Amino acid sequence: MGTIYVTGHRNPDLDSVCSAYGYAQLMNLQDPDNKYIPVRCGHLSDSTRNILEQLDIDIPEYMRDVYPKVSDVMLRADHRIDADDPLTAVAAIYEKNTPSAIPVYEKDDFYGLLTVDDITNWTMRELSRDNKITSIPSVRQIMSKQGPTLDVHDLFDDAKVMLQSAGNRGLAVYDENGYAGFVTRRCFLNIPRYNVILVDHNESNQSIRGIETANIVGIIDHHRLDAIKTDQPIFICAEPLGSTCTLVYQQYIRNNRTPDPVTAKVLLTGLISDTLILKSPTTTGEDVVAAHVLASICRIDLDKYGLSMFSQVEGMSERDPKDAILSDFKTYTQNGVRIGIGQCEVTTLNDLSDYRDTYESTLNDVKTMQGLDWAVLMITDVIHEHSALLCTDHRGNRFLPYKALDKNLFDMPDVMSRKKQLLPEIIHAVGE
Ligand SMILES: [Mn+2]
Repeated sequence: MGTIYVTGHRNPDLDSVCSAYGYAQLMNLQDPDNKYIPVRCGHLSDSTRNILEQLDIDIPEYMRDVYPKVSDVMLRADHRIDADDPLTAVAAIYEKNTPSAIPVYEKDDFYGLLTVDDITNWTMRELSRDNKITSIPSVRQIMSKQGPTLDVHDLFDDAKVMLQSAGNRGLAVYDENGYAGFVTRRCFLNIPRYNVILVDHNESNQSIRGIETANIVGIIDHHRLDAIKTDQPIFICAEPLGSTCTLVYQQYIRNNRTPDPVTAKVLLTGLISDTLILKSPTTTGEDVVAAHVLASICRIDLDKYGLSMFSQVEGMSERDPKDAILSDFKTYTQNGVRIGIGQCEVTTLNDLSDYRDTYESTLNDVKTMQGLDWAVLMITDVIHEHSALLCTDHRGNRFLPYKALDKNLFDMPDVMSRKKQLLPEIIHAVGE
């Protein structure tokens, strides 16, 4: 039985977390021989966490990276040798297999590793002395100096180098509770690889750290394709729909299954969030159909649920400006101009003047910090389908087709989508 992790992108949003959850659920039904675990590779914003907490599910756990670690190759002995046992006690173990290291205990505590080198060295020493072995020593008596110890979380590559340079046959491994196991050179012959399914992204720089060392076994996504090369043929489902959760829903249908009411609500949550209650121009007919079916499965009123979801999103004045700007911030390079575009969702633009100055100065800090030429923040009122655009000083501001409300602030009625509506205008402006 294998483990397959299903992860969305960094800075996880609701579509990422909900599609990972829904797809792992489906795959656990489809392929019970393997275990599919939804994870997230970044921390949740407060509002994303709040909404997930109301869904009655175990929120996918944070997974830092998929680099292979010592814990993935570590051995645990199925026998127990005490430091005061005679060396002959070891013979019984060698009858069954020939380990190059054996953990040794002193009563209940781990004492050290007895290696095959210790046994050989002692035997050779005895034989060279008078050509026959007269007394049997205890295990403790022949154990040589111990090498450095490893931690279960140490990276495979680092541990391999450490074992090689230590010149020992094996090294002991510890975790937070003490001795956990040991590794020998044989553990490092093959590098273990994590199995990962990517949802809501396919680019390695947006994925979980260490993805380049992993085995990608599937991709479900609705973004542009800039995927990683794979060794094996894999399942890819990529369509320009409004939400990855719609694609996951369609996989249920394709496999003749219906999501249970809890999963339906999870998928609906990601779908409503990514399509801004089906109002974003990225929304397709398939998103609309999926949303209505999912809403009927979990028996909730789609619009009411959408509004209640977005009303839980904190207002701009209550959020930390830097966190708010960076929570959904994408960078692009066009004609040598480095541009950063953030987007925040709100339920009204009436309080814009309260926070505009603070956000403008923070936007300037972000621009400097990230080495950008031009940073803009799109503040989208999802209820009234209306955005405002806050910009840092840049010549491109003059070429934007929007009405200026003030210096560096523009009005964008009916604009909801960064990728479909704003980005083309920004690219045009830097080309002027
Ligand atoms: Mn998405």
